[in-house]
Amino acid sequence: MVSAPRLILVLGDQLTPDLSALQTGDKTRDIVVMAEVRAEGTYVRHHAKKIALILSAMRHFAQELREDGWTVAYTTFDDPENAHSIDGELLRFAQQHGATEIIATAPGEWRLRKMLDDVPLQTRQLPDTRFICAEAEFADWAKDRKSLRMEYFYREMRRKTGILMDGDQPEGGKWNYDHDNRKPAKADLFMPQPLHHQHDSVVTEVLALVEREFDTFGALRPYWFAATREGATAARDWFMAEALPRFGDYQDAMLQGERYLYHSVLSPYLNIGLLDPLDLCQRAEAEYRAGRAPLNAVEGYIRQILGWREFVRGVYFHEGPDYPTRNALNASRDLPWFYWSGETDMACMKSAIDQTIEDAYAHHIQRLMVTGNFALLAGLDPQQVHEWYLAVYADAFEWVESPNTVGMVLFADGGVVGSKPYAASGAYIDRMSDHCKTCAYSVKKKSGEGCCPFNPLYWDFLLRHRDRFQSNPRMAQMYRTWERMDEAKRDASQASAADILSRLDKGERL
Ligand code: FAD
Ligand code: DLZ
Ligand code: SF4
Repeated sequence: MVSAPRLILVLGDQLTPDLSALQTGDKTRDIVVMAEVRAEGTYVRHHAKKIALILSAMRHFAQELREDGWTVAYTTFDDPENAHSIDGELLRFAQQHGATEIIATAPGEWRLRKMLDDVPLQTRQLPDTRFICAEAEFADWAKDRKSLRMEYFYREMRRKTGILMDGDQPEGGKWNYDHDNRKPAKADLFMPQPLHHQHDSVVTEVLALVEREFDTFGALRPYWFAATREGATAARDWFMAEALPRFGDYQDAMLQGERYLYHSVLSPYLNIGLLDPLDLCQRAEAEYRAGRAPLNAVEGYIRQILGWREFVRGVYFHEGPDYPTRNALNASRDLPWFYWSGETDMACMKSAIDQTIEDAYAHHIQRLMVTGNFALLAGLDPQQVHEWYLAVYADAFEWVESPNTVGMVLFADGGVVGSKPYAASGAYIDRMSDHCKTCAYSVKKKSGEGCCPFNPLYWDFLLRHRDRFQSNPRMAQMYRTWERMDEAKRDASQASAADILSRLDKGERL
């Protein structure tokens, strides 16, 4: 007797040939389900480039699977039968093929895990094995700890994988070379541009579809993301050869007009499954071992993937479905409209947001210390900030975005991801960038007309949360600085903060 086919679900960020669901399935019997659906395209106002990347990579992956012998039931966005949700499509195909069982790799978002649990079919959600640290392994590491710190987790991952290890010691004698990685960039450095990929017929068709069907955020064109594993691999090789050697030195720098510096711009491919995290770490290590990239660059790069990326994923699933909704600092101000439009006179914010609108990309320090820092200091509602970050970047999926936003940037998780908020005044941005030189505001001015908004907002943030942070040893010094400040200066700073916040509340331009 021929057994009924099972449906193997492959989501838009699960485009990996050795996905656990595919490994468990049987090519001769089962049907792979892939669906372009409105529900996934609109749960936030995704950047047009993000939608195009996912749909074009999905179409290519379906073809890869067919060539590998799979039967793929693929629903295009404009298919008249499309139920426009993942569960709707699973039910439709189940009925069409007489299937009663679904095999899935657990999605990277609580929302979809719950949806799969609720589908009225027998559904198995298998662990996603595309990460270096399994969810269960993270839970085991976390269970008896008072606090979870990335640095200790990262050391465990180094020991476990043997990456950048010299026996049981870290290569070069130190676990972390960040001390060497804080150089401000100079405009006359040669900075390579990330690999731009030509449009093939699939990309051309998807771009037209996105233009037709989605009224959403961000510029769709010019469009240069790869849509295939081959293209992503070429981008990986470009990074290892051209940018990795200087990745460390200028990792925290920002330069007007230099959008990528020496960053890899590989996260969009990595997060949808076109690249593998362990492979990236091993290749970076090989560059160091071959003498082509220095240790500070290679260790810094590897720490972002083996450390931060794995750590934030562990936190997201360990903390549970309520994690993205936390609001430990009770912040409630609406997200200003300029986050969507870039219409602000703050040069640093304008640069980061304009780039985000055009590229669906900004590097980590722009996200953390510019748009993120402003959101923290101004007390913006974490939910709205979270939805913004989830929408606007091509690499944004909740498992990685929310711990960065809710935890690292906004401290809305009360200190799970970080032991203190990264709050900073304009002086930090001035040190790490050239934005202040052309800004309408003066970074040297601490209060009054034309002062850099980050300056009074910084103090206002610290004062609003004095009870929580004053006793934090890493922040106590700042409170002492405030106390030593001349009273007239303190009053002027507070008056400026109140004025800026009230202008934000009235929706005025800042
Ligand atoms: P590189 O600078 O080249 O870094 C190498 C790789 O390390 C990245 O490709 C990425 O995979 C990983 N990485 C670096 N930092 C982090 C981090 N903090 N957390 C997890 N992985 C990291 N990253 C995402 O992949 N998706 C997101 O939705 C996302 N949202 C963020 C939101 C905020 C508020 C902040 C502060 C950071 C966010 N990050 C996110 C982390 C980081 O900014 C991006 O991974 C990085 O900018 C991607 O660009 P890149 O590939 O050029 O990175
Ligand atoms: C982000 C996204 C978009 C825009 N569209 C689709 C889609 O049409 N079909 C699909 O399977 N996945 C899509 N995705 C990715 C999912 O939203 C993603 O799998 C979940 O957010 C879990 O990480
Ligand atoms: Fe940003 Fe302030 Fe510098 Fe302007 S002066 S670029 S607002 S830090």
